Amino acid sequence: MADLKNHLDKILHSAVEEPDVLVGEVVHSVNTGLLSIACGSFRRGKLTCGDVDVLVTHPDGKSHRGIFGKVIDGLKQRGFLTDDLVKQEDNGNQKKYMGVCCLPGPERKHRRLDLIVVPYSEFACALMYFTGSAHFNRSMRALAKTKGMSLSEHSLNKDVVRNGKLKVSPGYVIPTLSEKDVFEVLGLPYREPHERDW
Ligand code: DCP
Ligand code: MG
Ligand code: MN
Repeated sequence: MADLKNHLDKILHSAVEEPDVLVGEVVHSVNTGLLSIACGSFRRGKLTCGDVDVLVTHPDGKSHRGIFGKVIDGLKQRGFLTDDLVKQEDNGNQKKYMGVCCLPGPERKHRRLDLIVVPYSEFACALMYFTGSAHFNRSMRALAKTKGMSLSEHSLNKDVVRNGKLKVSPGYVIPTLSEKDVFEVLGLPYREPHERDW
């Protein structure tokens, strides 16, 4: 998977906007209330991006259900998706699609597309995870551990019980409405996405 991305040219930051808009159009044709947010290196403001990462959720907490297949079908009807790589429908409450896309028209390059659909209760942690960087995520998880907490793409938990590397109890989910909440609970000053490149 990583190989395929590495074999495709890097995408200019501005060139992520078009596929992002198209995904947003299809997402909103399924339900106008859905949020569609470009994450990954694009959200971190990198000049070039390896792929297009889009997170989809619904603020009402329930209307994200049942839309995964519809969004993918919609993208296929537009001729945008050229290859499916992984359709992971069972990662807790989150669904992930990994594929290859190509905008219509001549001289268009194929790009890797990652799309996740998450429940709004997991929005802050999923947004933070999917924004990265991967190294930043590892640092944040390690810090959470030192505070008896755990951080994942699903949630920030407290009172986690560990025995060495083994997690004995998952603890309790701390509700986080925004990325700022996650930083605050971890006792860190907020970092904008472009400050998370480590
Ligand atoms: N991610 C992670 N750990 C991984 C892979 C991904 O935490 N092993 C998270 C952080 C990434 C985000 O998912 O920022 C998106 O993954 P990408 O592989 O698309 O990475 P980026 O968008 O950051 O970089 P690139 O420009 O190479 O796509
Ligand atoms: Mg990416
Ligand atoms: Mn990606």
